Amino acid sequence: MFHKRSYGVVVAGILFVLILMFIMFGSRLFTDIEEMNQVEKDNRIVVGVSQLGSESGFRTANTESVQNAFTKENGYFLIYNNARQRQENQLKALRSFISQRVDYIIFSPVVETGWETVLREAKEAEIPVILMDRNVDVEDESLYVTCVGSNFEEEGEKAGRWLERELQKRNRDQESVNIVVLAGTEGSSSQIGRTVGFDAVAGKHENWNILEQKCAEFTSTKGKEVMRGFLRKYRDIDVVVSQNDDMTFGAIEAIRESGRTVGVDGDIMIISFDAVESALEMVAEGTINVDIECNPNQGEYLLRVIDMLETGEQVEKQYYVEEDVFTMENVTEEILEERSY
Ligand code: GZL
Repeated sequence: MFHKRSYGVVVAGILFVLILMFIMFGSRLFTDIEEMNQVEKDNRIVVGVSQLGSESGFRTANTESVQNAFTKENGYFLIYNNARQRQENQLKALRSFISQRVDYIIFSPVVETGWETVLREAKEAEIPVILMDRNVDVEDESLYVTCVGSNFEEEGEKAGRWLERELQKRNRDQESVNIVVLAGTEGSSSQIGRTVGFDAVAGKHENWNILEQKCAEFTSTKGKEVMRGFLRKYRDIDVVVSQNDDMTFGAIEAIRESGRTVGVDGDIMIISFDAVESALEMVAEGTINVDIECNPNQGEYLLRVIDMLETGEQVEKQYYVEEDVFTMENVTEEILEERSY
């Protein structure tokens, strides 16, 4: 049985906790509502962005370009989510954007498949979906408005064509060439496109032997691990095709630990993708033979697309960002100084 005095203490304690909770959450709740009211008042466009992760230098730059584009000054309210490379997290984020009734959804699909249902939900909610960087594989292409990204198949072909020219230069175009491939996230459009593109060129050369292609998830840790496995398994590797710079960094560490050398004057030629600044520095010094650029600066393109949609202009189904191919011959000090990623 409570004594009167202790009863009073308990009630005072509960009251104190309730006041504390209101101060902590009530004000936050109020702030959220206050902020959303301000967004309405400012007539800002609300954009929900589901980024697939933060696995690479490319991804960091891609995220920065989006965050620098959809600012309050540009008339936007950005709701950003990092899915940490997991499709289920992206699905949750997209459904959260739908329930918050954002004006636009932008997302970089971690893999190409598994999006029909959630994209149908967005369409039913009349929320336009814009793909960034990577693409989706859906029957009904009306489920998304457009894709702003890279032509991954062309990137793969560029790598293959570079190798053709390089082998001719070295008078090795008739010799047997052993190739291993570090692949990106299985089922992502960058992994699919780069593989299809490179294989299309490789298929023309009977003397090119692709010994093995293995997924290393676009990360340097996995790149090193998978490359170590290749080096244990294959005595003569002439070329490494690494589908992004982060895996390349790991692979080069593994090759050097094995006592072999890389690059222009090395035992093993290195073909990489992305062309982030730190990789271009390795191209300039001859460590990486060629780097096929994958341009992460898509924020401005995405801004332009939404401007067009807002004014009722027709948009294309696909926009490709501009990209180059870098070797020792064209990586200049100026390019390195100006590089934003
Ligand atoms: C390509 C992009 C790839 C990059 C990797 O557009 O999807 O994902 O090549 C990144 O660095 O992880």
